[in-house]
Amino acid sequence: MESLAVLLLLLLLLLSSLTSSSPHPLDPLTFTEISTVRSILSSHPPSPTPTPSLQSPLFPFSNHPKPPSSPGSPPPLPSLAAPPSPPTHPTSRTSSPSTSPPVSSSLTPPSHPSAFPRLTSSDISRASSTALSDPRVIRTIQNRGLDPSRINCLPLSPGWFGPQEENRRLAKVQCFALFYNITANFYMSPVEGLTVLVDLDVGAVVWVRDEGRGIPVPTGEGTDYRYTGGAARPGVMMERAGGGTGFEVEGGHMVKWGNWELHVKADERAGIVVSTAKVREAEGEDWRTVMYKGFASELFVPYMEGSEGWYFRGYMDAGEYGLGSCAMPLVRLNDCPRNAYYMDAVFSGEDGRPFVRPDVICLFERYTGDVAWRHSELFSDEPIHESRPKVTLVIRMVASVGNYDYIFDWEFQQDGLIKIKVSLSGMLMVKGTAYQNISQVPKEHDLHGTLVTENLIGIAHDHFITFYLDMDIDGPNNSFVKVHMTKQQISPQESPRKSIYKFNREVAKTEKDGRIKLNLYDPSEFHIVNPARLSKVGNPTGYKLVPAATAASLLDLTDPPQLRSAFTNNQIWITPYNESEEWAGGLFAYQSRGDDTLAVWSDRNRPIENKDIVTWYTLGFHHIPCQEDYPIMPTVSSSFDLKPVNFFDKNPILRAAPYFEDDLPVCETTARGELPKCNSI
Ligand SMILES: *[C@@H]1O[C@H](CO)[C@@H](O)[C@H](O)[C@H]1NC(C)=O
Ligand SMILES: *[C@@H]1O[C@H](CO)[C@@H](O)[C@H](O)[C@H]1NC(C)=O
Ligand SMILES: *[C@@H]1O[C@H](CO)[C@@H](O)[C@H](O)[C@H]1NC(C)=O
Ligand SMILES: *[C@@H]1O[C@H](CO)[C@@H](O)[C@H](O)[C@H]1NC(C)=O
Ligand SMILES: [Cu+2]
Repeated sequence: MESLAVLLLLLLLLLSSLTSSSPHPLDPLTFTEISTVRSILSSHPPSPTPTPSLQSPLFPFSNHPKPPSSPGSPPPLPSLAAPPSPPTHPTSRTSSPSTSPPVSSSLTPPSHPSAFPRLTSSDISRASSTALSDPRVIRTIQNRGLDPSRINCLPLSPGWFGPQEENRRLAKVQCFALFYNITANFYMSPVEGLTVLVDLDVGAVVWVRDEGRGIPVPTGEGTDYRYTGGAARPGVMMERAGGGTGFEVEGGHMVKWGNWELHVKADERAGIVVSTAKVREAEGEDWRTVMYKGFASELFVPYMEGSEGWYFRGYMDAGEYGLGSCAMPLVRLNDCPRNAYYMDAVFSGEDGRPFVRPDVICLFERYTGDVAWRHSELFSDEPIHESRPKVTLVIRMVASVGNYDYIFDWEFQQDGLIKIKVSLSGMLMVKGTAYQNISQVPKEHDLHGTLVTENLIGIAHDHFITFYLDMDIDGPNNSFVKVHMTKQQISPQESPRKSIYKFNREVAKTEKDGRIKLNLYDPSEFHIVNPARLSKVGNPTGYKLVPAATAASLLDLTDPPQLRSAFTNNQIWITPYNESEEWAGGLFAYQSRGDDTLAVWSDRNRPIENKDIVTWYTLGFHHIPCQEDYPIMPTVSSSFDLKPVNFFDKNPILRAAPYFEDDLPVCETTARGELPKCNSI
């Protein structure tokens, strides 16, 4: 039998009859059960001819039983190692008690295994010490001016590239210089080009390659990320945001929060308008411009039904109704959390008289339990568990455009990211019908929607929200760069790999180059950069537009609603700044014919390189209604991000402080096994 036989043994595990409460069949193995498994396996010699790998037995338990395939089928068996076949002896965790549980060895491994279980911690330390005791490795390290006793090596899984490395457990060891008096972050100091192939079972170096002579090993300066510890810890430079209303609002509209400063107002047509957004890396540094102005320019909602009462339904909610006009006072404690600040709007009525719409915008600091950055270091002298909470500032408005409610969130993160999110709730636009049951609908009758309850069809439709984003990255003159990824074939002479992807930067010259239809299999990143402002290492500073789940219009380009809303023909457009071109569907959208849309302006194909440019992004939703949308819809959301890309010279919140007990006034931190206790303040 082969050495891996032990790993494929199947254990028929029986519960102690002393157990008072019976565990759920999907519970993981308990401490006691694992000990039992271990002792049973240890008392059964795995193989008559032990191979070196079995001198230190491997116990990589698979402690996640598969769920039963059907409610009536027997519960799964806990099994060992990877990758065993399905159990051949179905049983249950609660079968008859026995003092000597049987061990099944009916499953035999293939005689030439083509794969192995995962690395163990002794594999990892052995690989490292094996590599570091090889004289060739020591010499190579010394040749770089490094002390071999201050090197950390990690075994990297070698993958599979053909028969030459088969039938042995191998690791490719990569080494890093340790500068513990400077940093715990050894990953930033690779001994580049040094690769050591180690046979994990024999504990021997197979070969050493060094292709990195002359490449300097960085000293680790400025790379430590710990709050305490380390002689040269970075210190805390950033003001701590969080814990309630950590922002100021000056003059009713200028918002200062953490490392952001921006102007917020309500607009009758656009809803929230965010202007002159500036960010800085740390206290004391200059404010840098990011966005001159951003808002929802139009919201197009075409319905997919051609009959007399429905064909014309293709609303342009911003231009035809007004997102701000439809924004009602937010419901305290429910639309926004306890710690929210509310802003009023002053609008003018149809007679021109001003009126106040109270509480239409709320601002709040969000501490959601997300992580801003973190690392736990396993391969260091002392354990490191370093984490920073994500704290953001949310600016929210809800437009109730007739039946629908659109929740607009502008969320600012301390790492420089802006997330723009739209959530939909409210009521479906439904169509009455005589049908009470799908079974009554003839095959040839298309409902153009879903029977959501008796006598009501939720008609299929879309929502497209087109955002105007006048980005000013470090000033007004910016360029749009498509960072286009394509598959690159590699010749067998170059590498055992056959393909990788490469990316190249295509600077958009004119408006036609700035039109983007998203495609997963022809991907690009979309950067807005300042070609005149280079980072420390020479990259142009920029922000990238990062689409998330979205939808594109399927309508015919000459369909009247699509003509009027031709700004949804692409997901991204770039135009040169023009103060008359703010409303994607035209200055006057009501009964418009589509002769003053973003698509028409873009057809002029004006130059857009190194100019004050406007980025337009359309966030789309296809909405095939479902029963749960009746009688009022649970929210559905999607978003996109504006994320710094080579804008900061390093992680801008490296120096943010972690949270401590008193920084979290709402909930007490919980002890092991306890449910959270939260105070209502
Ligand atoms: C850290 O240690 C190295 C090697 O001992 C030494 O060359 C370097 O000057 C030290 N740096 C600091 C900041 O102490
Ligand atoms: C709806 O039709 C299905 C058969 O397609 C039937 O089983 C069900 O009872 C019907 N429901 C009602 C309320 O009539
Ligand atoms: C932007 O570019 C224009 C030329 O296209 C130039 O006249 C202007 O001075 C530039 N502005 C800044 C702030 O660099
Ligand atoms: C600015 O926009 C308006 C409206 O589209 C247009 O008439 C005008 O020609 C544009 N100006 C420039 C310089 O493109
Ligand atoms: Cu909808």
